[in-house]
Amino acid sequence: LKEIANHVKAAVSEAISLIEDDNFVGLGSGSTMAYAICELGSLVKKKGLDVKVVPTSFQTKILALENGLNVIDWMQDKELDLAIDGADQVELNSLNLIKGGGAALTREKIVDSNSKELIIVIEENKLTERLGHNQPIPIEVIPFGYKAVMKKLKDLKGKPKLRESEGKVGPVITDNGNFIIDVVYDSTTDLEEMEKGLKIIPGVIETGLFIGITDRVYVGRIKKVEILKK
Ligand code: A5P
Repeated sequence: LKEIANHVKAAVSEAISLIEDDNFVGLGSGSTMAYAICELGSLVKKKGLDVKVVPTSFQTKILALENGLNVIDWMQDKELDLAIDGADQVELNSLNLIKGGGAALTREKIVDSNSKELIIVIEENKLTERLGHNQPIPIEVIPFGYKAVMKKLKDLKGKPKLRESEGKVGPVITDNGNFIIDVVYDSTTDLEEMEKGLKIIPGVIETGLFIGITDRVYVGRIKKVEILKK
């Protein structure tokens, strides 16, 4: 996992301080969240908080347990008070996101969109005027149908590429046992419209486009933490 910069750590600490006693909290995945989970572990211990967490990946679950957090089985009727997550790209005006650099997008999207509030923490270089500019969109697909999905993605004028694993031979396998296809679109593409088209392709589980669900973004800038609101 990549080391995160001190100004991002400051943004993480501010976001984590929103968590209160009795909260049910969704935890995203990735390197920003890895740091956040360690911080949350310390905070919960220091303040004696009763906080229950729902992890979005094996990475997050293992780290949460290692840091003494109370990991719950979410197959119960309980709304999350807050979800905290990282992102690969954030669009300035809309706060729409691209996520899935760590291949955890499906569980992240379920958790993030079923929380009363979604807080995103990023470094400032992840902000963009236009979502999708220089950033592929990860899509989780059923392995059986991935070639068929690739073809449909090309029909929709995308440039798809199967994500290769670095720690094993062959493709990345997600925590759900699926493949990831990263798709590049040209900058004139309307991604909100594209999301609808992508979701109806047979074999597509989920996309890394998170439209209209972010409430606040904590941006780690070199000299300060800036909070962007919907
Ligand atoms: C995981 O699948 C992703 O959605 C991450 O939230 C995103 O890639 C940000 O990761 P980093 O915090 O490692 O930059």
